[in-house]
Amino acid sequence: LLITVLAACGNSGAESSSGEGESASGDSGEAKTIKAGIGLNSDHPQYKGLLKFKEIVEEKTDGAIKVDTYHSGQLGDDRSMTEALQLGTQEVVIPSTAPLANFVPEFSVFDIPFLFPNEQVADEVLDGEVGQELLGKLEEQNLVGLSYWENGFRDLTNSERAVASIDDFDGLKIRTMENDLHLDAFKALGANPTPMAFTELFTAMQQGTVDGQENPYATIYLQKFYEVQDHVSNTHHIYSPFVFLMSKSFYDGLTEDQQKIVKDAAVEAGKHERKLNREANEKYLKQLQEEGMEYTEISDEARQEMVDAVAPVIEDYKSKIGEETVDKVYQAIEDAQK
Ligand code: TF8
Repeated sequence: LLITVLAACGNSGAESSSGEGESASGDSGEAKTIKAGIGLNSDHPQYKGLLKFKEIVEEKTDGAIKVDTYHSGQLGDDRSMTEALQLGTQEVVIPSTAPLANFVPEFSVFDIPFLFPNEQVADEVLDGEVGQELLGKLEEQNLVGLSYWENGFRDLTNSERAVASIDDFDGLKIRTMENDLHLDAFKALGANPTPMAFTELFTAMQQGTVDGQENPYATIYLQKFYEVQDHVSNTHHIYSPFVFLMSKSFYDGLTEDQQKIVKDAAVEAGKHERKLNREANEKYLKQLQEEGMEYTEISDEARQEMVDAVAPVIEDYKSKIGEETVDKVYQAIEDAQK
């Protein structure tokens, strides 16, 4: 009897205090807010994808989850924003996998130069078993990887000279992402690389602290790097994925329904982003030339020399990345091409 009375009291208490905020889909009625930050600017497909995520989540949760978006590194760079997710002071970030390797070393498998032959194979590997397994490893770091988006094949720009072959890398001061494999690969090519956060890159090129950088055409064009860079070559040396990350403490606090909604939205918005990004990468090389950049094509022969030059670096990194992960990814790439 006592239990019944207490339960009844509890119920009526909850009823009288619960007010109008209670929504049909939410658990508590209090709207939850996702603070989502990215490094690229509002013209980039990365931001368009993030807006898509916002639209889906706000609609499907009936306003129980609100998404506030921040572009251009307003909340920090890939690394510091990822740390903010771990601390629970930010809920979403979409970094490149390269800086994520500082959190989960296995992610460096995607930093192996000349790994993926094309975007379709990349999609299959990332969205397939091994790609999803890697996302699972983020949990130990208090992070939830919800999906892969696309940054894309990286191409070299610089303000010094046309780069047609490996000899032209000689001594070029190249900014790399904060990732050891990238650093060592560029050393092996003969360049003089410096790791740096993306947020500092434009100024570094403008002031001549570095001669060049490498990013997909979409980024080079939309971030206006042509204002401070004269040469572009289709090195296509690495395919960079993005990972859609959520803070684990925030994710764990969502209802099961809400977890499904954010997961599906991250996948759906990612499809949209990949599509826009591919269109962008296709059209912006021409626009870069229209803005005055000189384009140099890398011949198959010249690219093979680059492949050979970085081969010892890859060999050296296999154990650091984890042989098992490397083997699985190579196998998945092979399977995707059958
Ligand atoms: C880089 C990456 C970046 C992205 C972005 C800052 O060069 O390619 O463009 O990770 O989020 O740092």
